[in-house]
Amino acid sequence: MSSETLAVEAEPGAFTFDPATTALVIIDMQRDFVEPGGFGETLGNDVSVLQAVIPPLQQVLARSREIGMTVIHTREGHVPDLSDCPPAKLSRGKPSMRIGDPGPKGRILIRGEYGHDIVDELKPLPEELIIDKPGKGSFYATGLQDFLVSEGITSLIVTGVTTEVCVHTTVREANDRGYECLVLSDCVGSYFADFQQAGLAMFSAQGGIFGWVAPSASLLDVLATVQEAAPSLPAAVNS
Ligand code: TIU
Repeated sequence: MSSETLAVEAEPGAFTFDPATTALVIIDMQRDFVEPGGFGETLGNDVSVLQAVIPPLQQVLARSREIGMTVIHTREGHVPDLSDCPPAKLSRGKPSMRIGDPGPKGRILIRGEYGHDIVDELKPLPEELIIDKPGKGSFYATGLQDFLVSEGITSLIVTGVTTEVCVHTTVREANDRGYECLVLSDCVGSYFADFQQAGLAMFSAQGGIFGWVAPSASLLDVLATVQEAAPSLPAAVNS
């Protein structure tokens, strides 16, 4: 894709980026967090409130794919023998089911289970990177940093759930590593309305202490001006 600098109206000021060196990061849009019968619900949350994130995120994902921007999906979860799950995470609180217990969508927060996978509306394409992470941040114990360096990515457009947990942890990790992050306010969600509001405010406070915040419409306005990527030729034509 060709190189160009774009500016999105955002808080605390314009977010400038080049789509060629930017990745859309979709954090943990897994059934375990956004559908009943998964990890989010075992913690006592009303998971239906996160459904509102899906339609605007679908639009951003579709446009990002059209222009050929890098797309990265993440999933929080653990290997079946739980060897990558700290005992403190396993034993904390009083959930209705613990990580690894059998739930209606498979074992709670376990890789390979139906509930651990990404919702159908945002299903990754085969060529898109999926980062499986044991923690809340997308950099801890993953290959994300190496991938971003190898692809020359310097800016991240961050979406997904939940705002104050995995989105915040990831943006803070990214910010400390020098990435410029734009968080899309309607494409991130929290189980708690007050955490959503405070979480968003915290990104852009103090002159953008962690990054920038804008509604997806502001990003889509700008991406509308970008030329669509040429579709790749079918294998039979290439050979
Ligand atoms: N519980 C909660 O709000 N979130 C998480 O446990 N993980 C993510 O945010 N993905």
